[in-house]
Amino acid sequence: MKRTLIILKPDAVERGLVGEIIARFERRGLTLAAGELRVIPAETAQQHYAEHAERPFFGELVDFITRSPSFVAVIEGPDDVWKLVRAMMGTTNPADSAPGTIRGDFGTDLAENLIHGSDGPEAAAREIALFFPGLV
Ligand code: D4T
Repeated sequence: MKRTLIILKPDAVERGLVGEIIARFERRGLTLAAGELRVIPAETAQQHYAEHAERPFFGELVDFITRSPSFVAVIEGPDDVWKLVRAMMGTTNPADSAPGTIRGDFGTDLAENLIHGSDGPEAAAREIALFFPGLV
């Protein structure tokens, strides 16, 4: 089995969508290997989004992701589970996301786009180590 990291961002938790979103992954046949509600520390958010450090929206991105608890989880499934999860999430901008995807069903806002999912196997390994260093 392979693993990938998801973050149900503060907007998803504040709106009470955690169960709804996790249920979609479970119905698909994926399983939770870890999951916790936590306020992401600013330093962790900066590390997680390091590739965006020079972008104009970086400050707002870090403020948003740290403003209240996120549900951070590791999802387990078949080869390329990260890709399957990304397909279920929809495109980055919910305004463009297809109906039936998480962003396409629950969002319209680019900044508050509900969910993060690792964008490849290397990112998954790095992000799981960052958020769940004890996970075996
Ligand atoms: P994450 O990383 O949150 O799963 O989103 P994506 O992988 O789908 O998209 P991303 O890395 O390009 O963007 C990260 C995060 O930044 C927000 N964002 C993005 C924003 O607020 N303004 C912008 O112009 C862009 C491009 C949304 C997601």
